[in-house]
Amino acid sequence: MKRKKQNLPLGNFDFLKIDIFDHPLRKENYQLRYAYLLTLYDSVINLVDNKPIFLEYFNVYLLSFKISDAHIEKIMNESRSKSEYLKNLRHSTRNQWHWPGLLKLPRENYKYALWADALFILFFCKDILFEQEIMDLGQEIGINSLQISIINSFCSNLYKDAIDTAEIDFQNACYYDKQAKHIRFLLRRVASKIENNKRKNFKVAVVATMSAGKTTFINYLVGYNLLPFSNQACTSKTTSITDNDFLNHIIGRYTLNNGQIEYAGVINEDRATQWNQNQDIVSVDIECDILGIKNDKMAIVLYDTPGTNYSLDQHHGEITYDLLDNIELELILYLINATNILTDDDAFLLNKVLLTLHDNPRTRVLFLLNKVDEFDTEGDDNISDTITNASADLERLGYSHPNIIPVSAYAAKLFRMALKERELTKKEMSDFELFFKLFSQEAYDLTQYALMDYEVTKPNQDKNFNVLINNREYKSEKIAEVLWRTGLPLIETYLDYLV
Ligand SMILES: Nc1nc2c(ncn2[C@@H]2O[C@H](COP(=O)(O)OP(=O)(O)OP(=O)(O)O)[C@@H](O)[C@H]2O)c(=O)[nH]1
Ligand SMILES: [Mg+2]
Repeated sequence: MKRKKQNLPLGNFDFLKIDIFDHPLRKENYQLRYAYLLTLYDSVINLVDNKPIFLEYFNVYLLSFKISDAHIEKIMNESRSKSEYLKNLRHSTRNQWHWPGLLKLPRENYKYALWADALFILFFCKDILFEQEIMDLGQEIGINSLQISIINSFCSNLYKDAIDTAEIDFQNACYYDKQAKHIRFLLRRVASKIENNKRKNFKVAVVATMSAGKTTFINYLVGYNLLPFSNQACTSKTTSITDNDFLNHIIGRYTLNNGQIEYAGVINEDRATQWNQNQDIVSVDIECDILGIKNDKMAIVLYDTPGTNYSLDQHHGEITYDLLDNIELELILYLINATNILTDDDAFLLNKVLLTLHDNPRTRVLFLLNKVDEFDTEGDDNISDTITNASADLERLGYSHPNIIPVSAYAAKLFRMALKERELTKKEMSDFELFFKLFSQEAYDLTQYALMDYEVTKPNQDKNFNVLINNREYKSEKIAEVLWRTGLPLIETYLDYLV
């Protein structure tokens, strides 16, 4: 018997949104995790029709199970004999006894987890499901036909997002054998995904002329250098980043100029850079947990855009204007480069933004005067006067009572990376030291210069710990204090307030 599935979401982004980090095998020893994944891979690889999306999904398993590169290569490349497959299959589906001291804990058996894992993959990555394939796989693992039909129904309901019916299947499966408890992770994953997809999007575009620090600002929010940045024209396409509190990994997709969409299960800096450089890619969408944004009422979507005044490629500007014209934005964050304030190119872009605001009266705009760390306040530069003048200029251009916050996105990013104990390069470490000194001065508490119609409350400190940078220890509460002074956390509290 064969069943054709309805509305097959081949390559569906939702499939990759499903988190793996609460998988029951993650607490088991390395040998078992490795045997389990090897068996899972071998069990489905010849059955899946959409191999690319399966491999992307499987990448998330490899990452969350902390499988070594050598073993990943082994899983992916080596053609295995049937006997080796069976050896791993037996290892991953036999009873596991835990002996902590004299106390004997109950046994664990992951055959149901393995079976449900494989079946779930087939539901998403196969055009037509043959019952026989499912039966063979289940029987090989030693699952009886009653449980096979219950778990089949469980996965089918999860595939259709019928979470309540899947819950009943789950209870049933556990009634017949309590080891079926291990398939609960799939239920939780789909429930989280459904909950997250219910949230409405709150769309925020980050726009500016070239090199104003848009990408640096977004990387600050994400907590590390995910997107490529440079002091030359860098961002070449729109990249959206959607906050998803349920994800422990970063997923992405890109759209090619022929309309085709490709998906990725695990995104890192290298991949984001490759995508930005690939001229066949029109736009990129990323989804991850944006640590700086706690809000769970709506999902914040940030749009990184190309600088609008790149003389060698006019297209950069058009991409940004297109976004302003075609996406209903809740907020536009306009970065003004403090080292080159309100140029003609700014006037042009500000005019475009005004038209957008005119067409969408609900859209707000917030100005960030970035790179204020480069001011020579002992010389001619004065932060307070600069804000007053910028405000007057913006009023003249048609913005009444503009909200302006002076900030340093670069300093904030380094402080946040230090607090998250992310690795810094040598250059970043020495910049960190300079910025730490700079923002320790009261005069560099940029929050005092902010022009805002919103009352800001400083967030509470997290618990204190020491951070080592260039062989020097810094107290985390001190770093949090200088971070606050860069003005960037103000924007996070503002976003929290708006959402
Ligand atoms: N001093 C200082 N440098 C900054 C700051 N923010 C960004 N930069 C630097 O400015 C350069 C440009 O930053 P990006 O984040 O790539 O700027 P962008 O606006 O995304 O640039 P495009 O994508 O090319 O339009 C990089 O060298 C950053 O390190 C800041 O607050 N202070
Ligand atoms: Mg950029």
